[in-house]
Amino acid sequence: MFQRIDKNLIKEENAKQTGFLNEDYDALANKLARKNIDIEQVTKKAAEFQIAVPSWGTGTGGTRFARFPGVGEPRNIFEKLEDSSVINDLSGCTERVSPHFPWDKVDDFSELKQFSDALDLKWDSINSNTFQDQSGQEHSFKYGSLSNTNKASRDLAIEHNIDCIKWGQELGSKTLTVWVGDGSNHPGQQHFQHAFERYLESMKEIYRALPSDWEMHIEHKMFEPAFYSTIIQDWGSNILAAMELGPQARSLVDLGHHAPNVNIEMIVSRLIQFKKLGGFHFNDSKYGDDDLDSGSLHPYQQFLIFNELVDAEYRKQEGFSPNYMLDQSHNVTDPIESLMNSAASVQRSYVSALLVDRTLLSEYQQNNDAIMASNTLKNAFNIDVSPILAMARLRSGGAIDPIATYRASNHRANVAKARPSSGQSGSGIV
Ligand SMILES: [Mn+2]
Repeated sequence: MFQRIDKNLIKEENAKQTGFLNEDYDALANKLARKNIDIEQVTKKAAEFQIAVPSWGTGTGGTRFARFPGVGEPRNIFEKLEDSSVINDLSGCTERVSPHFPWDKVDDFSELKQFSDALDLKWDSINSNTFQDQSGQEHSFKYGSLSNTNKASRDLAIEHNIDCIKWGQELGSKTLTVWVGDGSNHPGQQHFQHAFERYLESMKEIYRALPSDWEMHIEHKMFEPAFYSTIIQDWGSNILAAMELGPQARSLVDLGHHAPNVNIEMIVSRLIQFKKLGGFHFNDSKYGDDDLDSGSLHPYQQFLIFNELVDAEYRKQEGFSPNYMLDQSHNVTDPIESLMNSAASVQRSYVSALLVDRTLLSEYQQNNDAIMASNTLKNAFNIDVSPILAMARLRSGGAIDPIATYRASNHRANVAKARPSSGQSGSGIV
């Protein structure tokens, strides 16, 4: 039987560290006060920060080669929600879960909604899956879904996306995220323009089924599973599609879905400017779509992305309300630990970006003082905001040290008996 993390355990674990945290927090408060920053304002914003957890991220991922299942892995959406509640109860910033259909499909969505309500969880963007065939599927997605040359396959993919909207409405979601595996593996295999036309035609049908208060987020990815061309390969194709579809369609940026060394923060700025930034899938990468833990390799890049986001917030940019979500594959860690670490890493980038002196930065930019403009960003990045993050967690009922408290809870061992390995998992790389 699943037990939520015991609030008394969190209190006991926190009590061991509250004294040190207060000392560090006061020291940081003094340091920030010298820069005319009120730490309480920053901590308040840190506590308001939310990032969604993907349902599929709670299971061990795997690679193209193999998957090594973990002990006590969640086997269905209910168990994924149980693990998501552990993450949220300890980290205090992940109250939303993003499901993937049909992986997370249930017969009774009202039962699923009741289950998530009881765990104090809400639903984030609905992800549709047309990159694989379901058993008994009449028309295959082998050669694409929304852009397939076969109309029957396209219609099936459209229907699935419209179903996803309906299921999402039952859960209280307001966003549909569409990523397709469509593309080609051989030069000449596909007529680029005709394939994109078919995709847009299909997307228009889905767009027409979108409730007026919903958004549709389009996710681009330059390769995999198609290795020569993909239908929405980059932010260019993405924003073109979003503009063609209408104001409720926006672009979603998955950090691992670009060519190496691409300036992602600049793409983010462009999307903000044209009111087309829908949201993010946060992760880190060294080579490609590695789906490594957020901030594990390029924390400065993540900070620079948040510098753009906080700048838009600061300027009160019209139509700016992106969804933040993690999208990672955990192969060698306990997914709960990785997701807590990653949520805190993204939250850290947000808080660090709040510390940028924007008046000063603007002056340096105006005067072309490159070194001081750069140092203004670096100065904010170099401040260790850990006490702010820990204080935000403490005040929201979470753990000062989420991983230590998680290990003390023995959650994984507790659920292992109830969750014998099925050898399967609704997790993977998206
Ligand atoms: Mn993604």
